[in-house]
Amino acid sequence: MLQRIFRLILGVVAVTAGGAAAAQSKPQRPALVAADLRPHQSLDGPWRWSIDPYRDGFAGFHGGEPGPSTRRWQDRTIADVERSDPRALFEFDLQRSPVAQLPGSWIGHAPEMRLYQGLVWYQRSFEAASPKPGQRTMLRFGAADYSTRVYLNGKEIGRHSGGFTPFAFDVTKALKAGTNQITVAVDSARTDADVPPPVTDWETYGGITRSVSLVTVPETYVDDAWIRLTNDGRVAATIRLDGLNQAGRTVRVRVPALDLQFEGTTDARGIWNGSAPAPKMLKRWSPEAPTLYDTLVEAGPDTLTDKIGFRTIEVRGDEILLNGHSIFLRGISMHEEELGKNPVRAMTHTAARALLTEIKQGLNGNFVRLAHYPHSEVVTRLADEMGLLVWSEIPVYWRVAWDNPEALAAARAMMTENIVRDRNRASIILWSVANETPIGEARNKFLRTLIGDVRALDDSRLVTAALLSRREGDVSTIDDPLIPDLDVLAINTYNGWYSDDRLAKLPNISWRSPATKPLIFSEFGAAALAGYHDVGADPHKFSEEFQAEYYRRTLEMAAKVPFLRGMSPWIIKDFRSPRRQHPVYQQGWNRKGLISETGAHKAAFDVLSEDYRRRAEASAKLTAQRGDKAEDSRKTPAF
Ligand code: GCB
Repeated sequence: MLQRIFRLILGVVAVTAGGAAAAQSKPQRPALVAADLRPHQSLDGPWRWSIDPYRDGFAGFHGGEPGPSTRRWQDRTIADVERSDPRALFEFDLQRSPVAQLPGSWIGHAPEMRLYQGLVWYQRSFEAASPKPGQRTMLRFGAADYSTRVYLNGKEIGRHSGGFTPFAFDVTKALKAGTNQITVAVDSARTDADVPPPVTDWETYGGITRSVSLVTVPETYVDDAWIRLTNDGRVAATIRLDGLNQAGRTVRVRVPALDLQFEGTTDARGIWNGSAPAPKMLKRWSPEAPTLYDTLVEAGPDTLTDKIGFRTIEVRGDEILLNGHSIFLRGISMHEEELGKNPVRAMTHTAARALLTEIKQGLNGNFVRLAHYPHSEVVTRLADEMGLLVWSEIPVYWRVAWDNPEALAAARAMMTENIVRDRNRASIILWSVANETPIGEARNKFLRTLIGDVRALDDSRLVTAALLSRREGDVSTIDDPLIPDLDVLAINTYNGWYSDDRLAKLPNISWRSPATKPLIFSEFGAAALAGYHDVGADPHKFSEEFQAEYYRRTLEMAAKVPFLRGMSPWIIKDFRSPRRQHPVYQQGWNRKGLISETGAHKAAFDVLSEDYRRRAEASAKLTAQRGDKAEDSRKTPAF
């Protein structure tokens, strides 16, 4: 298994060559797991930026190498060259271009950037100390959307494709003591070979959308560490070192608060796999008690620290068991888009907390579906801390080029990067491989490959996909050929919104599933413009009353599905979507939020909140009864 896991990491991760379409498989190194908690030098803040709609920076006008007048990454002070050489010609000068604060999509840089799609160049300088012997410096991007080339001091140091996962380059040799210049080309254009393909139902948010940092590590360091509680009650660790001394090195895992310590020796590939019985005093992570433990991985001069929660997640029949007990997922879906009139996908800690608090406290939720792509690590860490279970997914969305090996490589790369980044997050219980994809042989094969990858990379979580169902009259049937491959079935259903069903009839719809497996309604929803009311007997679509009634009736229907184990209706907040252009109700926003883009609660918010309050109370009662029983059994003398 282990060998497979690391072969997978070696085999499919795309740090790609070329533009948006390229998806060449190369090793993802470094992985730099938990980089956000390592000491680092932040490169966030002011960067210069300049558009390049015809990509002149990449090619001359006949398609060859770009000349000096358009090559954006040259390490020269353009103004100085112009001063000293009257015949010098430049058609750009990043050093005198406007300034933007990163991270954050370019759509907020200037009003005319609002709808820009294509290539944008970024540049800044920074000071670096001279590299110390025995140390390496990595340049890490939390994410850049969609394809990126990075240049340091006039030289290209690497490329990445895929807009939502981290990537890093070893820049030890390319760094200078003193002032360094970094230039980054980010292209938001996507082709059919990309994931997601060009058509989606959300804003693209091109640009450098997550933090950029320089991380210094010992020459041989802990590049990947995966630590979890196994179903048979052990704390297991899978560690990979990277560096000249990666083989035969002692690696120790310590959880000081639990007095837990175990160690072993890496093999030739730098890999060690070990485990120890979970201490009795371990408090399992749950939404009600999201206990996290400082966990240290020590290997020679390197210590990697992470905050890790320990819990189990399994399926038994049609139930989902968290720490051995059946749960109902009281959730909602969420895009990575902060509250406000003009979001730029700058998901700060404060922005993430505001949204997750609406879910946890406002809705009485215990679950969030992070749609439709890997969200910022800020969000998944906060979910760990606040106690929200998470569904994590990659944008294998709608019309993927199922027969195109490049699309498959892109999806596999993104899935791998997502899992490697986040498999220490206790909050994440579900990896989803696809959303609303049309059934067909090529698609089934594509998705089965992804499911195989997920299981090889992480056998401790559940695999799902948001599927579509078939409706005949009042009967909806789940009959996707992927059912046997999934642990948890998930259905997106929009009866009453995309159909003209009368809302009063929605509770009559019943659900059939051929498998004894848990079901989640991964989406249902109706749009409403906050503040638009229709108090008539038959309220119009887009009114708050329609949306509230839609929720009431859909929840009534949901309450009758015996194997339903959770839901994540669509969606917590109105979000930008270029597909939504009704001038009165939408104005470029998908209005299915339970709150508006600025945070106003719509009437349906309280409907869902009340349903979840009742469910939460019922489940708390069960837990209390369980507690009483455990208490009783402790009191009973054991004969
Ligand atoms: C869906 C999609 C989601 C859309 C939503 C809608 O089924 O998964 O991305 O935004 O419907 O509003 O239509």
